[in-house]
Amino acid sequence: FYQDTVFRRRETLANMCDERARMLQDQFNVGMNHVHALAVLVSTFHHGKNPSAMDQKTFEEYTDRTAFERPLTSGVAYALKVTHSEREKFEKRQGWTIKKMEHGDQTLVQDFDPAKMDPAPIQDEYAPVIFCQRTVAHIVSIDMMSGKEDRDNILRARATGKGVLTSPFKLLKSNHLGVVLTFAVYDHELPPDATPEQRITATMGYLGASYDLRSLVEKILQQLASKQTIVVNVYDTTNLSATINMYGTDVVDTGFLHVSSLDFGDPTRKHEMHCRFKNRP
Ligand code: WA2
Repeated sequence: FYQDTVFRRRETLANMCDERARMLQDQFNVGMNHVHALAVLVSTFHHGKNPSAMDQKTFEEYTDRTAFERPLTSGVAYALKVTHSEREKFEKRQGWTIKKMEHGDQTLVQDFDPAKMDPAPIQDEYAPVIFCQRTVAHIVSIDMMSGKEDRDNILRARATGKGVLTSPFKLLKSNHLGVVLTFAVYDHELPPDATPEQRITATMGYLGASYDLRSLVEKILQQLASKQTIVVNVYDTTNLSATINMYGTDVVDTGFLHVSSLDFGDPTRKHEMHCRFKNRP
């Protein structure tokens, strides 16, 4: 009889965990598709028209009005590929200089002012943000290639043509861990078998979305309630010897553990949801 109770308890935990993991994954994937569509929008209306039919105001209004399509993102932005030889002309046209990404004190809202940030040091190329959703207005003019995680994402996105994810890291102006999703924008449609070199040459810019992990998992869990019953953790398990706790406080052992796999669409990153009951029976 006791065995039976244990079995049912385990099964309940497994179902609850799988349900939450599937919901998080589905919502993430829906948003990912929409971010992909935004990359096509920029390609069509900014690079595909001369003069461009897109500016910051259009981008801001469109991304604001369609924010409901990307429920888990904290903001989307578009960074342009600018080579060093184009820098001066670009800065003159924009009326601002390309800024270096800096962490530290500037993560506090009141200290964050791109106008007071240092100009980006000389590099072969830059990825300054030219359009952004109002929620991430603080990243305008910042060179996304000057941040390690963003840079890795940009390089991988443009060489593969796929949506790519960073490892969890502390986003600018945020005190929580987040991830960034990036799609490259090309100057023409490329065949699926295009080489990385062809892709890099055709690259015009990078459409990215940032996710605040805590609030996104929190939203999902609230939708399903029962926070009183189970404890949920989300991990980045890409590097098994150094897994990263993306959501949830470190766990006290309360017996059963159920692990549900999570697929966020980037096969080079691995994620898991871990669930436990809050109380022992
Ligand atoms: N967006 C928002 N906050 C951030 C961030 C970011 N990256 N990086 C650090 N904090 C424009 O991949 C191109 C967005 C990067 C896209």
